[in-house]
Amino acid sequence: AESRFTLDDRLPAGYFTDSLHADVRAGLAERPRTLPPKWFYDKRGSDLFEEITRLPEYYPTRAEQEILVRRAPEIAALTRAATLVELGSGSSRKTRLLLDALTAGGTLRRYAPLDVSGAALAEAGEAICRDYPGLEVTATVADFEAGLPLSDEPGPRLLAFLGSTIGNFDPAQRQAFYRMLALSLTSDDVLLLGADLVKDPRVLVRAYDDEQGVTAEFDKNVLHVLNRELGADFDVDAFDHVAVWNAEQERIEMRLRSRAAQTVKIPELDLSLSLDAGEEVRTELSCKFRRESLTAELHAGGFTVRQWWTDPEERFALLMAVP
Ligand code: AVJ
Repeated sequence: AESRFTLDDRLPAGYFTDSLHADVRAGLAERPRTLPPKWFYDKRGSDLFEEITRLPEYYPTRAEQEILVRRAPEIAALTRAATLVELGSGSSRKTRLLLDALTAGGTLRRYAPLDVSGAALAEAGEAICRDYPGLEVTATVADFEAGLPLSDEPGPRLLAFLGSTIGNFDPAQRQAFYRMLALSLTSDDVLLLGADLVKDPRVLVRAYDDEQGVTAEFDKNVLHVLNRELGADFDVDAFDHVAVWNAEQERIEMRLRSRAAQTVKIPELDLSLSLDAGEEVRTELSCKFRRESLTAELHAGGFTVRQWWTDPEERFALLMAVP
C-alpha cells in the first residue's frame, strides 16, 4: 500500500541543546528559581505522566475523556472537519474518540499531530495509521510555542489542544499563544481546547501530590534530565516535592524544595548553583480556569467561544472557539 504516514522534522538543528541551555540558565537566574515544565518529558517523564493519568487523585484526564465520549459526535457534526490537527498529541485514547466521530461523520481525511518528541509521534502515528485505513497521517516534530507549521491541510481544520496543557502557560504566554493560533487559522477552522476548572483546593492539591508519590517522582525527573543532559550533579534525594495552591493566581505550583543548603554543579552551563536550606525551585504552573475569564481572555486573543461543555461534576471544560 502507498505510505499514508509521514514524519516531518521542523525543529532547527541543535534545538534541544540550545533551548534546554537557554531555559535552564534563565530560569535558575530568576527568583524564585524556575525550570520550565516542558523538560519533564523524556521517556521516563512521559511514562510517569501516563501513570499519573491513571491515579485515583488525578481526575483531569478522566473528566476530559467523559466529556469527549459524550460530545465527540456533536464536535464532528458542528465542525465537519477534514483535518484533525493535534498539539502535543498526548494519550491517543482521547484522539481516537475524535477520530472515530469524525470518521463516522464522513468528513475526515487527515490527522496531523504536532509534538516536540519524534519518538512519541512515530509510535502513536503508526498505530493510528494502522487502525484508520483511509486516513492520511502527517506528523510534524515542532515546538508549537514558536508558531504552527500548518500549510496544505484540507479544511475545515479542527485544532485540538487537550489535557489542560494550556494551564502550563502564565496569562501573558497564553495571550501570545492565542494570537499566534488565531493568525494561523482561517475562519473555517475551529479550536478545541481542554481546560481544568477552579475547584476545592484540597481536591487540587491531592491531584498534584498523590498518595503513591508518582507525581513527586515526575517532578524530580526534571533533575535527572538536567543531570544527564547538562552533566549536572543534582542529588535528587535532597529535594522534596511540594504542590501548593496559589489562591490569588488560581493555580497549582509544583516546586522542588532543597532539604539542606547545597551547591550543585552544572558543567555544560559553566554554572555553580547555591541553594539555601528550604529554598524552592518552581517546576510547573498548572493554572485553573473559570468560564467567564477564560472566555474573555480567548476573546482578547482573537477567538469567540461557541460551545462550552463540562463533565457532570463541572471539574473540567472542553470548549470550541472560532477565530
Ligand atoms: C500535562 C500540563 C496538563 O498540569 O495537570 C500532572 C501535568 N503535572 N501532574 C497538569 C502534570 C503534574 C499536567 N499537564
